[in-house]
Amino acid sequence: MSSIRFIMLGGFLGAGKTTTIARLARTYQEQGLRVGVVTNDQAANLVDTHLLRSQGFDVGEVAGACFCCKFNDLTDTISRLEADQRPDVVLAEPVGSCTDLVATVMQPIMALYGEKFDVAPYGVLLKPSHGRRILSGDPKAGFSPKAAYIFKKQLEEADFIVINRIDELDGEEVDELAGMIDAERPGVPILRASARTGEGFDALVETLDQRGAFGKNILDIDYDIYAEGEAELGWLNANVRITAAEQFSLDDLLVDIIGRLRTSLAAAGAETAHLKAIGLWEGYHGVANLVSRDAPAELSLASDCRTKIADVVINARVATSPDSLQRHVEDAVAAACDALNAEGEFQNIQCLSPGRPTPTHRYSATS
Ligand SMILES: Nc1nc2c(ncn2[C@@H]2O[C@H](COP(=O)(O)OP(=O)(O)O)[C@@H](O)[C@H]2O)c(=O)[nH]1
Ligand SMILES: [Mg+2]
Repeated sequence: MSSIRFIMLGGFLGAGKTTTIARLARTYQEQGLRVGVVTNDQAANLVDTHLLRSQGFDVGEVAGACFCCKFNDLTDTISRLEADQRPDVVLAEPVGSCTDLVATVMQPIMALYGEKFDVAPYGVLLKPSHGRRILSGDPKAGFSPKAAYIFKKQLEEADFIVINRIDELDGEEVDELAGMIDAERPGVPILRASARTGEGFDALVETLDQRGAFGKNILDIDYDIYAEGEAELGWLNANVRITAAEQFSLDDLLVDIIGRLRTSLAAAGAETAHLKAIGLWEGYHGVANLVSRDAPAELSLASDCRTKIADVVINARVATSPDSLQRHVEDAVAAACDALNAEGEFQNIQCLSPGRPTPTHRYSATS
């Protein structure tokens, strides 16, 4: 039996991993390949899983901790995808605050499942606004020095780095960023792409197709700093049923909830890593996002749905305590519902700060 190409794409929260994976999945399907996707989160009810499934992809989810701490769940999830239809390619998206993935995922897969998987070079995506602030040493980079440490470790273990969102930058800005990355990781291949428009994706596909000595950048990493950096983030996944007497625009509601959260979190001085909401009703789905304090809430996928009832899944990763994050989310939903004369009933709300990562395996030397 031929091996399954295993492609993992890393990068900080909101870098564009899910958007890139969806575009790659479509590209591989157009080549006639069967594709499976594995998502990962600290808690269940992940917007990305709903989003990728609603686009028709075969998606398995590893929930409750990152791939490195749930290595067996990752391989079991791939086996479940196989039971349905054996994929030729598996695209895996790790948690955006996670690093040390070469030692804890890539190397164990190669060593323990070398027959089954053919592992692609490990790419890490970079969000320009966030990357520029951290790489230029801006003391107001928003997140703490420990979060900046995680970000830099993510770059350090990459086989190649992708500057995403080039649709928003001019050539000079992209060159400047590439210079900063090169200073941080001299000689590492740097790609320039837009997951939104598809620019640069031919080169990305070509890079991912390469065979060679990849997945070998094992980090020298301080797990105390890493754990403390992750624990500074409040993490919330919630599911709300919204019911109104009159029809409302699902897209406007999603943008309203994310916009209200943006305003209240900014007023409280809490830095947002990523806010995301998906609205689902009867086959319709729309998504609103916020990826940094500098940008407004945006509708990244329109549902064009008018309805009296909808399910909304909210994922928020913000540098504040879980309790305070929960209050912000409940208040934003209540205010958005009031504006529509609607009722919002929370069916599930999980709020946490990530625990210390304890990997299932950690390879300190390359196989
Ligand atoms: N303008 C632009 N937006 C993008 C691009 N890639 C992703 N986004 C948007 O950035 C937000 C975060 O993307 P997502 O794929 O969810 O990031 P993830 O957290 O790394 O999985 C979403 O609103 C996307 O629509 C891009 O290349 N250009
Ligand atoms: Mg994602």
